[in-house]
This record gives sequence, structure tokens and C-alpha cells, in this order.
Amino acid sequence: MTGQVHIERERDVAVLVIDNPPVNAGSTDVRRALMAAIATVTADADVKGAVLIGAGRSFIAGSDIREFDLPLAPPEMPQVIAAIEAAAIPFVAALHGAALGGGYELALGCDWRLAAPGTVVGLPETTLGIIPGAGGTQKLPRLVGRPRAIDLIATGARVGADEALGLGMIDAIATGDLRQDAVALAARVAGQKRRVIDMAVPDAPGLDEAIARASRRARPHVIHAIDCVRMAGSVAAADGLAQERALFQTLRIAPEARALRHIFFAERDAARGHPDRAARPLPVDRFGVIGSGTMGAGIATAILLAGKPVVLIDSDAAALDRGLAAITAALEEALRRGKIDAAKAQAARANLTTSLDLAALSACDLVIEAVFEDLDIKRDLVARLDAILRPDAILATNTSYLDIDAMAAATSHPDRVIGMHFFSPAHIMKLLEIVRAGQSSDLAMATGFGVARMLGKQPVEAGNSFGFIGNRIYAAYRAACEFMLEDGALPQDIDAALQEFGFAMGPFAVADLSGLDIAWRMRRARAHLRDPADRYVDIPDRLCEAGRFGRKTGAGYYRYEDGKPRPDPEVEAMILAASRDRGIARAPLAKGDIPWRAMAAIVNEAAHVLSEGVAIRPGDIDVVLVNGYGFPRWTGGPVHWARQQDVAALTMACARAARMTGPGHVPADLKVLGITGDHRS
Ligand code: T1G
Repeated sequence: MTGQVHIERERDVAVLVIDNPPVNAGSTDVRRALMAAIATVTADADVKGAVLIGAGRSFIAGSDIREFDLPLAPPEMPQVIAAIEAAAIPFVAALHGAALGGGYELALGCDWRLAAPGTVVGLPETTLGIIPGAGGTQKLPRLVGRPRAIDLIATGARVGADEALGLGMIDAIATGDLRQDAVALAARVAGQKRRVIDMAVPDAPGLDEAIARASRRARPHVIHAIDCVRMAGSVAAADGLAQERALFQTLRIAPEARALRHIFFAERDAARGHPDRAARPLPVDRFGVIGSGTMGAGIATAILLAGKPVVLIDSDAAALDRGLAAITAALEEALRRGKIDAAKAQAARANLTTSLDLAALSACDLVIEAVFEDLDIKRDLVARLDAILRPDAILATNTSYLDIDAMAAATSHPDRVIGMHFFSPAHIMKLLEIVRAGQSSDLAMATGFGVARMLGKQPVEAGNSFGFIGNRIYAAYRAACEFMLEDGALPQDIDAALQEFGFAMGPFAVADLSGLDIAWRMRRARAHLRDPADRYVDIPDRLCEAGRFGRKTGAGYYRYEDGKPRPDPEVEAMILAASRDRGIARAPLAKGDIPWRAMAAIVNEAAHVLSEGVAIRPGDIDVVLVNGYGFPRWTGGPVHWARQQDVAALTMACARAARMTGPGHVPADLKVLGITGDHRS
């Protein structure tokens, strides 16, 4: 059974306990069991009221999204809700954990909503490419007004109990035992019905502003959600519910919803790490961070925001002061944005210790080094830590491309060395690559994943190969875009085409933002490793030699005036000269060719990354690109996108991408990504 409902009696109140671990997803079995239980209790003349409550850690966290690719079996959630509303007795929803989507809609079908402290409620369907399909767009406006309902549904916001009470999304917060409070409430309101669907939609100011806010760069399904909320109260309730349900059914099986379900489950699969790893994570309560630069300060902030103490080390007092200032500013910003309250901000600040002496790390359970990206510096540090850290302490390196095996060779405990590759800003970006070096123990890797969960990060396991998963694939993507510069396109053409594809920013705008000099330094450090037969575009070098490092110098691929990027004739002249020096006869690229060539490079490299075991699942690659590189989430990620394409055309494009890079680059076997043409998933 994937879900049951137990009926328990508390005098003349019936308690319906929903039991479908782990999150009480509203599966077909749960809906069937609910219908039967509702029929039973409403047929019993001795029952004067009913309580719906979840077993385990949550109310119904949402409809079972694993069922959405199939025809939904009856009874569907709206039928269950209608049975509650048709009942003569009052129903009280007793919420704890999460009551989201269909779970919160079930609660909206009840007459009262009571929540335990710490509960989250909301309608996050738009984050899955659909809209609330069981009355949410018609009932939420009746409680909070249309503007607020549009904000909540368009963003899929999860609302804490206190805020939900203030908005009217719940009626009360339990002061004692949730179940007992709910039973007492049901007994008190015996004989009363209070259907949300019968309420009028209250007038509320700010509708046009809310519509404009929610519509900006909105995906089509969000516009549908907005339209449904606007309809609430202005058409007959039954018509509003029917139109919402029809739209939901259409959107549920559309490509975008399938893609978002794919990435939802891929993120959870990735967070499990290697499927064969049995080790349990070590408890980590005391952290150390070495290096108080941008990354070190960001990592320390992430740990402080998770409520844990950090010892922050730097060898330079001025750098340590700058790191401290950056952390203080980040905590103040988190407070200003309401991410934390004043007490938590104060506790976080009190949890920070700084020192110039590595010996201050001696009690730490896990230390993350984020010193200058130089292998000799890191190896020397790792060797010195041997005499300081506990033998069971985990040592993680935040390096983004240096060889972790070379670092591990400098310690007598190589088993404790792993990579934890954060993405800047480290206290905001969710992606965290947990890198398995040659001698990393299962215990160290499991602990890295445990820390990632504790920090609220999205962990993905990577092998210790140059660029791990994300930077390696992104390097292939950027190279393909640089080839297009030489072949005939300009930065603004490529950035515009890839933004239209869905990237948050085009590659050249990104390069200007992160600084061209960083990659320039790495290219020069690794020049001796480059295969001379590989195609090499020197346009970025020409920009750097001209002192154009991007936004921070006011010029890079673009010229920046009042902070806005502008195409620069000087850059166009450099590009034309570069093409001429290469003997390339420039020709304009067809608009569709730009994303196609960029995606082929990504897919080809992704297949190599998987074939080499650097990534352990195809979905992990989607998780990395979506969570760390601005890849459009509503496509499901590059692998899911590739599975929807014509296999022959994609295979040819990948072969061309490989050929264009150089004789040492071969077309990958796309079948490893599940790209076989047999199915479109
Ligand atoms: N359906 C199926 N499985 C789900 C699920 C769901 N809605 N939510 C979670 N799971 C699985 C998840 O895959 C994982 O499985 C396990 O539960 C623990 O999840 C009609 C149409 C509730 C806040 O969007 O936000 O209702 O990996 O690792 O971090 O209008 O899960 O163990 O095999 O995330 O404690 C709307 C989605 C659905 C809520 C708990 N509901 N879930 O977080 O655990 S659409 C949602 C979450 C809908 C109606 C519409 C989170 C959580 P496994 P987890 P967590």
C-alpha cells in the first residue's frame, strides 16, 4: 500500500490520520482511502466533527508528482475536497511539517486550518510547470485577496505559520498538542460549516502591480495561473474550479512540466551521492575555513547562516579584517532581506572566531581551505595541517580546478581529503560539487554530503578530473561560443541568442561579470598543457592584453557606461582582426545555429564526463548546469533537453562540435546520456 488513512475517535470527533511516508504525498491510494474515510465518518450520526492530520513528519506535502505522467486515477483531489465541503460536519485541517500544493488545497477544502509552529504552507505548483489544480487559484484569493494570491502562486512561495496566520492562510497556530487542539476546535465548532469557496473575494489594492510583478519574464503556465486568480470570484465558483482543473490537466503533461519534474527528482537523486556508499556522515559541529577572501568569507557565511560555529583563518591580518567585514555585511544583508531574524544574525556573528594561527583549527571536525588557487601553496598548507588537525578531521578543498590527488599526497591522511567546490557567492549559490579524490574515504564523502544538506546546498558528486563536472562542461560551451566569434558572430549576437534560449546571461556577459583576467591567468598557467593541434581562439587574450578585464575595468567584451553593457566597435575590430589572422572568412551565423552549436558542445562534453565516471548519473549533470550555471531550469537541464531532440541531428552536431575543437576531440557516445531516440522523456 502506498498510503492509508486510519480513523480514530476522540469522543464525538473523528480523527483521520493520513499515513503515506515519507511526506504523505497525495497518491491515488491516499485519495481513495480519504474518500472512504470521509464517507464512513459522515455516515456516523455520533460524529459531530472531523480532523485531518498527517502521520510522521508532515501533512500532505503535495499531490504525488510521480503520478503526473500517467492519467490520474479517480478519485482525483478535487473530488476528495468536494466530499469534505459537501459534508454536514465541520472538518479541521491539523497541519504540521509541510502542507503544499494539493496538501494545502485539501486544507482549503476544510472549514478550519490549524497549524503547528514551524509548519510551511503554500502552492508551489508553478515551480513544477503547472498551476494549482484542486481549487488553489479559486480559494486562496478568497482568504488573502487577489494581489497576494498572485504573488504567492506565481512564485510558489512557502509561507511559515506565523506569516500564514497573518495573511489568513491558516486560522490559528496550535499552542499545545496539535492533535488535541484540533480535536477541541472540531468539538467547539460542531454543527458549523465554513466553506472557503462560499466566501467572497475581498477587495485589495495593488492588483495591477501584482500582475505586472508576476508577469515579468514569466513562463506561460504562470500567466495561466494569474488569469485563474483574476477569474476567482468573478465567475461562478463551479466554473472557476472547472477552468482551473482543465488548464492543470493540459499543463501537467506538457514538456515544461515533465522537464521540471525531471529536475525535481534529479536533485534528490544527486543529493544521495554514490548509490553504493553505505557510510554514514560524521557529525560536524565545529568548522574551520582557511582563507578569508571572497570564497572563504562566503563559505564561512554559509556555515554561520546554518547556525554553526566557524574558525576563520588567514595569514594576513588585513585580509582577515576584509573577510570579517564581508561576512558582517552578508549577515546584515540576510537580515535586511528577512532571510534571518535579528537573534539569528547576532548568534551567527557570535559563532565566528578569527585567527592568524592555524593552531586555532585543532578542535575542528571539518576544515575547508579556500586559499589562493596555486597548487604549491595548497600542498604546503595541507602538509602543515597534519600536525594541527585531529586525525579524524575532514579536510576539504574549495579548489575549482587543481588536482586534489596532488594535494592529498601532501598529508599522511589522504583518506580524509575531499573537494567541496562552492560557487560564488558561496552563501547564496545552492550548487556544491563534492569531489571524490583517489583516496577519499566513503566516510569523508558521506560527511561532505551531510554538511551540504546541513548548509541547505544541492550536492553533486564529482570525480577528480580537470574542471570536475560544471567547469569542464562550461569550458566546452564557452569554447564553442568563442569559435562562433571567430566564424562570424559578435558577442551581443551570441549572448542574445543564448538568453533567448533561456540562459540567465550569455557567456560573454558572464565572462565580463566574473572578470576576464582570472581565466587569462589560468590559460597562461596551463598553456604548456594545451594541445597545439586544438583550435585556440585568442580573442580573450587580446582583450586582456588591452587591459579589458570586464565590468571591473569598465570594458571587456562590452563597454560599460552607467553599469550597462554596450557593444564596442573596438571589440568588433579586435574580433575581425582575429578572424583575419586565422585566415577565417567570416560569415553570419543563422540565428538558430548559435544555440544549436552551443548545446551540441555541452551535450558532447556531458557524455564524455559521464563515460569517464566524473559524473555518476546523467541527471547529476542537469542538476549541476541548472543550479550553478544559469541553465534554464524549465528545460530540465542539458541532458533532459538533449533527450527531446532528433537523435540523428544532435549526433551530427556533436560530431561537428568535436571536430571543430581539434583532432584530439572525439564525438561522445550519446547513448550513455539515455539519448537513443527510442523515447522522448
Ligand atoms: N510527490 C512525490 N514524491 C515527493 C513529493 C511529491 N509531491 N515531495 C517529496 N517527494 C519525495 C522526494 O522525491 C523524496 O523521495 C522524499 O519525498 C523526501 O523529499 C494538485 C498538482 C515536502 C518540503 O511541490 O517541496 O500538489 O528521494 O528529499 O527535503 O494542485 O519534498 O526519498 O525517494 O524533498 O524534507 C506540490 C514538493 C505538488 C512539494 C520535504 N508539492 N516536495 O522536503 O524531503 S503538485 C510540492 C517538497 C500538486 C496540486 C498539485 C519537499 C518537502 P526519496 P525531500 P525534504
